[in-house]
Amino acid sequence: MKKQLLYILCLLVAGQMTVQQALAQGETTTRIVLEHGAHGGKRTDAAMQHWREYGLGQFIHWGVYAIPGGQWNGKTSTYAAEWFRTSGLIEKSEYDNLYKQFNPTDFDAKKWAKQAKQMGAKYMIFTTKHHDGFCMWPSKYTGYTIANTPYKKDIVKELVDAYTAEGIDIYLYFSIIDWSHKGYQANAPKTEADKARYETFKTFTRNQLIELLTNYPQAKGLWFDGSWDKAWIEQAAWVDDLGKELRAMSPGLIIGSRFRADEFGKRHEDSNGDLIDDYDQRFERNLPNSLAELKGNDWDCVMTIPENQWGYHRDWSLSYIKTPYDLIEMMVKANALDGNFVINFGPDGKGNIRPEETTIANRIGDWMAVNGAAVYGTHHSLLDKQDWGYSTQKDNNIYLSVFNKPMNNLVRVKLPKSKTKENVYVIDNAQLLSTKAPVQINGEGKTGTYYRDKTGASYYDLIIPESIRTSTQPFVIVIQLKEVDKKNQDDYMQAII
Ligand code: H79
Repeated sequence: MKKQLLYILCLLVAGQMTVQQALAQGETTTRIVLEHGAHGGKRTDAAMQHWREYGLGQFIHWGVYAIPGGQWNGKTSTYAAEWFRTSGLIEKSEYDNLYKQFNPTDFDAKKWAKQAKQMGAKYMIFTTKHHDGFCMWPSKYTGYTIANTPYKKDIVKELVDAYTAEGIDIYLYFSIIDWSHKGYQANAPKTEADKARYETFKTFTRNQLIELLTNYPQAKGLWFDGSWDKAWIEQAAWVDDLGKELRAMSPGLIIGSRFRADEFGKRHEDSNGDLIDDYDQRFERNLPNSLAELKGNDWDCVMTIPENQWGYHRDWSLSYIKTPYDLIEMMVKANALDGNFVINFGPDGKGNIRPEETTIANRIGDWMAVNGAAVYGTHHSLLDKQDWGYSTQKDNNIYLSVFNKPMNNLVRVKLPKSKTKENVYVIDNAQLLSTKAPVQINGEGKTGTYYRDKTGASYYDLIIPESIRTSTQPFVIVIQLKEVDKKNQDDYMQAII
């Protein structure tokens, strides 16, 4: 132990480690007293419970970057289109004047909201301000806003109203990075002059956030981005206070882990390993593979349809484009691991959602209209991921979403071992969710209908109904389980699978 302490001390003196790393190395269970770490543990209030039920959301990236759409003077950027200002294909001064042309005459907030509703989205996250600093609402703290474009009208308000009318909750995306503000800095300010400039940026940021929650009280939460700057991380105490102020303004407000760091600069998880704020925001264009990775935290996954394009890019031939069924599979995978899945759309400079995106949204919506019960309000089920797909559960219903259809038309379902040694799980009832038609168990009623392996798990083969064998769509079988006394089950075989 003494040796270990000496080692930790040396590393600290050598400046090679933070206190946290040193403590972790020492494998101590001591928790650090943090003033600006996680507060209050996992939320149990109604607003957060509601968030957990969404299942599917829509993200919209829209701003002046939609005008170039990844192309300028005949050159195409492979950069994410919303980062076009830094692509090197346009002068920054030229980009900063694009807003003078922003006039999305085709924009129809109600049409977007209807499409989102048809797709089955329960919430929508909208880019009020991306890294370029352009505000889609008429902020009174800068001239770089929608009010000073030919369009003039408040786009955030139009969307908040239209989506709220469709019963879709609104979340406001807000970038901490703001290339348009004179006080903005990515690196920690060192000189007094830079520090004073950063103070003006902090005041500006706080004003804008208060303005957003004041103007759009319907907003259920804030989705922060670009909070990884050293300058922002250094302001942990101030940002924490700001978060408290915003929460006090809007009871139930939901904020993810990408808003603030703790006083040691740790982001997402604080220095004790606890999640900062309400849900884990680290799943951007990636999904976890197991519940263990999630440590019991709430989380969302935000996903692009192309590889990495959020804003409108004219040329979608540059990347793999996910199909509706790719996205549905990702969504159900997320739901099966207790997360929300959010699909991004990047409308063009005129206010149109591109036809490819509309087709995808419609196909997802068609699937959701029939199979939404497998998504909304569901959570991790008793069943693990299996060869045919993912399963979710709500109350006693277990939804088996089949993405890989077996050649023999038998869906082999592995039921876990029962909690009590005396009992075993059996399938009580199975139906095709789309038609409610019963699904037969292979060999039902005969000896050997089902069998158990040495772990006590039971295996059933569900016969895929004739009616959907030629379908190319994923389908859902809903089952209920029953626990029965093992002794009464004389028709199972012991088998090693
Ligand atoms: O708003 C979307 C992205 O613009 C934003 N977050 C999502 C929701 C995001 N900002 N930064 N990042 C994601 C990660 C940084 C990526 C970068 Fe790059 C690598 C910036 C410059 C090089 C990606 C690739 C953007 C331009 C090229």
